[in-house]
Amino acid sequence: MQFLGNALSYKQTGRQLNIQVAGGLLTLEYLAADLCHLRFQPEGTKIRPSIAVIKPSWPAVTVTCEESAGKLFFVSAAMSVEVSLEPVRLRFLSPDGSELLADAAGLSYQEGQVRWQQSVRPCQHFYGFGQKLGYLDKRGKAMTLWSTDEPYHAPDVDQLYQAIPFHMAMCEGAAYGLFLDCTAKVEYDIAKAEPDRASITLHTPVLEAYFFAGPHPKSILSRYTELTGRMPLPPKWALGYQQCRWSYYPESRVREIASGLRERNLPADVVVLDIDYMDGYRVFTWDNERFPNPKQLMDDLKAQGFRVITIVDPGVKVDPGYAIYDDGLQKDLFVKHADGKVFEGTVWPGMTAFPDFTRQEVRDWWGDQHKPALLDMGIAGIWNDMNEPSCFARNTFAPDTLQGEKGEELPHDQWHNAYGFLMSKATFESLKRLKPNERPFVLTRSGYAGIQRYSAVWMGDNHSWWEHLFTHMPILMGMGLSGVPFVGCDVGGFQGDPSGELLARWMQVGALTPFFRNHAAAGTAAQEPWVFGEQIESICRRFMELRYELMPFLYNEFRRAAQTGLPIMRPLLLEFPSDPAVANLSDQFMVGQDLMAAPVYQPGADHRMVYFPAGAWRDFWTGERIVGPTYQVVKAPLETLPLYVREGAIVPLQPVVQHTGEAVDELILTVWGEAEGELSLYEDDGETLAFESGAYSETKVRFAQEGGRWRLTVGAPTGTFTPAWTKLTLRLHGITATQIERGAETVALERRPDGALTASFSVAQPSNQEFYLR
Ligand code: MIG
Repeated sequence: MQFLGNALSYKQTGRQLNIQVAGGLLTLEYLAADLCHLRFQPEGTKIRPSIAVIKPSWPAVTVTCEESAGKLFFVSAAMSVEVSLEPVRLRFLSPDGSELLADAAGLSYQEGQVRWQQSVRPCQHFYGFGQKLGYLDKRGKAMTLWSTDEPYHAPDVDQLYQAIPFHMAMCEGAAYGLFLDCTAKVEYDIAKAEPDRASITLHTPVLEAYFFAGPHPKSILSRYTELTGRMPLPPKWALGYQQCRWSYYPESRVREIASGLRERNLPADVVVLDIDYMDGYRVFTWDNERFPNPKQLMDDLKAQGFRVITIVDPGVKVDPGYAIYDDGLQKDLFVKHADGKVFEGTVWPGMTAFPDFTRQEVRDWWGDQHKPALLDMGIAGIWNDMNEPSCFARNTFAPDTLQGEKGEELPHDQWHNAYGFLMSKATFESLKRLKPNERPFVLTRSGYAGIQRYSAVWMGDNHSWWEHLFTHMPILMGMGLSGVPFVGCDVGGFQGDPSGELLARWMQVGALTPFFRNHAAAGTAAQEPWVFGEQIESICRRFMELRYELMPFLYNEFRRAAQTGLPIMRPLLLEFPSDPAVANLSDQFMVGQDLMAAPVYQPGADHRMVYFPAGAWRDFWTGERIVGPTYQVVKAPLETLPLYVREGAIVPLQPVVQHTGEAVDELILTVWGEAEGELSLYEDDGETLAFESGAYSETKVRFAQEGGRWRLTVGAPTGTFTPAWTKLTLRLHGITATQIERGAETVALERRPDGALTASFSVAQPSNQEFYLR
């Protein structure tokens, strides 16, 4: 490896600073006061356009650049970069002069590789890196980002399906972020080989890095997702419970599953079809014996309130006479070896060819195939699997394969981590194009930085192990800290057979994760909510119901995530960054900023320890008050999930429904404790894009003291969408009162079994409501 050596010259032009070294050009550019783009381009290398970065131009930033004592100080209002000139070394500082990130040995390079060696301080914790097993804090780990179809998620397994080269380093509440825009392999050693050093190696010739000055981890995530995009608001049905298995077939079995859910009053929105719906695993076909009339099936399921999602794998069966293969071959759309032969790998259909999704023409062609085969049949969403890309024998494409637009082809390894991202992009964009007024739903296994723009992500092939119920928490929180909010795991575990107890505990966690799907591998025992008898079924039902009761809250949180880029399921450190007790707390999580779950994830356990950060908390089930910071041992028999609400929160709920399409005329506002609080509640039609042109409503709710009495104000919903609720129920936890007054009307509060006080009112929409407690 060659180090940069001395600066030969430098030049500042506005927000940009160029530093010439013997072997190339180092460029620093402020995109915002707290965001600096760093590029090192060795001589003779080419810049590649980014697929992750979507914001092309940024508002002006005021920066200054001064030279003093052999150093340049390149300064914005939010940070400064100190560049030593002989040799070239970098330090990133916060405005008060404290160090955020400093070079250790600095930048070095050789053909096809760049390395950045950095110093690590004892206080720092490291978060993000996309989908990684283990606890939240990745300090002390060596990690490689190389998308891999790894079916055995043992604790020391490193490479999984997602590859997101973004992380944050946090020290006593102050964080910085670093995004390395590289779709080839990236290797991190985070203070493993040497306790005070990090070494990052990119297997690509040019370094494209983005430094985020923070210091709040929320501001870093918000900037990072401004750069790489945010999750579009999904259709509400995709937030419902999804029932899956490899595979439900023939169609009578699919009907039986759907009816099974309805007959048992187990709320659900989706039944999923895995690979066996296809004709010999040929993508965009149906097995005519198993599914003689897909359109009729979808219509019937729709009448029961179900949507259907089908799996779509990237591999196209090599099979002359099969239209998709013939067409792809004839139009030259498949990935080829350097010698021009189409690359073939073995997957489910046997020998398969793979579309080169780096090409726009290929993405459009692929997208178009969805219409006749799937969308016209009534399929509502697409599940993209095997897109690491995965081949059975060799695990991925042959090293001599090429990908890229015509004339710009690069070896596969330069594109490897982007295959799933680009497949999801093709799918998402085609759904948008083919169903212009519907919100697409895409689910993917593999992805790269920015995948949140196109797809929800599930964590792939876990096991029905208690250990994986635990792993569920930090892995999903880590995804959230990597900019991807719509995430979930196979509830109940994919491989192996869960016990009823494990399923019940897993459903409790799943009900609070953004993506909620029960899925199991072929050959494993059934794990639908009803197969373990009465007791387990009723626990599952209770938590599926909770999911739907929480729907107004969850949907509101999805809207916030779409607007801010912050995760829905989040580690406590995001809310309490300076509390050392939560720096690596991996077995509790928050949903938005107001709910905190502390699931039980061990067999036989009916208690667990819960950490309550500073502030007052309320038990969701009993209203009991807990004042943090404190540790408590809480009771949690199998039917209970320890769940808490931040005091002062106002959490919107709705009555239990069996699916999101059911009409709901009641809004339940739950108020937690005698503490001031507010809520902004977002609502829209849940399905179309009409909200983009203003068809949504926002209702501002406020709970505050007014002349010695508590008053709840529910503002008239604003916006052109009229909410469906005409009944408003107030549920007061931890509040002393006997009646509520609205204008001249006085209503006695009733006590519920959980201790909360409640009263209902009819409401004409839209109107302003004021309630006084007495
Ligand atoms: O080689 O489609 O992770 O969810 O059920 C296995 C069959 C292929 C892997 C996915 C899993 C799915 C399975 N697939």
